[in-house]
Amino acid sequence: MVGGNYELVAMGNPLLDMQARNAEATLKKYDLKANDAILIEQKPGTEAIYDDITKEYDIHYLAGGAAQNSARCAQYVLPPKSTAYLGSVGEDDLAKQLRAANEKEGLHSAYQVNKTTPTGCCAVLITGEHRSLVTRLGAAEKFTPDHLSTSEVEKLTQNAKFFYVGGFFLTHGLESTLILAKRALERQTPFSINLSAPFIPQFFKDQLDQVLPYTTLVIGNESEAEAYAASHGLDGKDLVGVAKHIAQFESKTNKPRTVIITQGAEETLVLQSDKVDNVKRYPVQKVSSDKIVDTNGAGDAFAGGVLGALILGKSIDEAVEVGHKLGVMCIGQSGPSLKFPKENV
Ligand code: 26A
Repeated sequence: MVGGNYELVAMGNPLLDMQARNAEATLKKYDLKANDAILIEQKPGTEAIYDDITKEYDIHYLAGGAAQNSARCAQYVLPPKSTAYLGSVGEDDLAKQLRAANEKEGLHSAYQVNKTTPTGCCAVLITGEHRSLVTRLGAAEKFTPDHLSTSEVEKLTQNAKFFYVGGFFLTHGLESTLILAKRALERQTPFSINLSAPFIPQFFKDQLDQVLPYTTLVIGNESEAEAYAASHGLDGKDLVGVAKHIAQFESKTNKPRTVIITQGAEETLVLQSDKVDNVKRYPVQKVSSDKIVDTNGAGDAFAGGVLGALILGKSIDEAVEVGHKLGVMCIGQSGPSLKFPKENV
């Protein structure tokens, strides 16, 4: 029986998204790529962007943070009380908004609270079908491993049937990720990660390589796979080759590893370490551009759908299908959100 036991425990950076539409001018002003995700520190001179967009656009505030989005989306397909999320927030209004959004959708927020640092935020600059994300992590990067030893989190991790950590968390949270990964290994529980953004396999290769051996499921997209190829000396054009490399990366578990690479509107690739020569390809339902509100969170919704379906005991074929449905639903909504009242998927 699934449900009631917080079967999924996810961990990441809780962020409040500040979404601006038709943001071409801001992209240009700060010299940002139309489709990217960066940390504010990676681009000196960008610090004023949050004040700037607040003045210049009608900002839509939404719960964000990639792994938190995925956990909410997994909850969408699961019975009540199936998902819990770990991350660090400040003691402020932004954190209240995040808790309220999670509560509304049934995701349990097991937050660590940092009294002296504001909750993180993410400027989401929408231009047509693209989105550029500029993140100030704030309290999110103050997450400390001792939160994992609180009685609440100990209990959650003991009961978990599936773990998921956002690759984004590796910019600061390697130690905590490895603690969770080791708990998963001890209990023979699936442990999954998302590559999150090209800069993770590019600049945080060492951290990623330390976590990969614990994973039973790795999800990423084509540009992240390409960045992985570049930092691991592979041919970035050969996506199947990259997926194979990830699948065959050292493993400490006794389970096969599944690698899923999405490619936007193009087919999704799935490769399993126990049958690496049998790559599976799943077509994606085409969405006409008039039905696309924005693509912010589509990848997270896909991942959430896959996790939810796997926790329900569905096959990988079915899980990818659920992921695709949630991805499509998300791009028809503003920001990383799904349709309510719930639709059957
Ligand atoms: C460390 N960084 C850069 C990040 C993020 C992030 N979530 C965690 N860490 N940068 C952007 N996001 C989130 O990604 C979602 C879209 O996939 C945004 O908050 C947005 O909701």
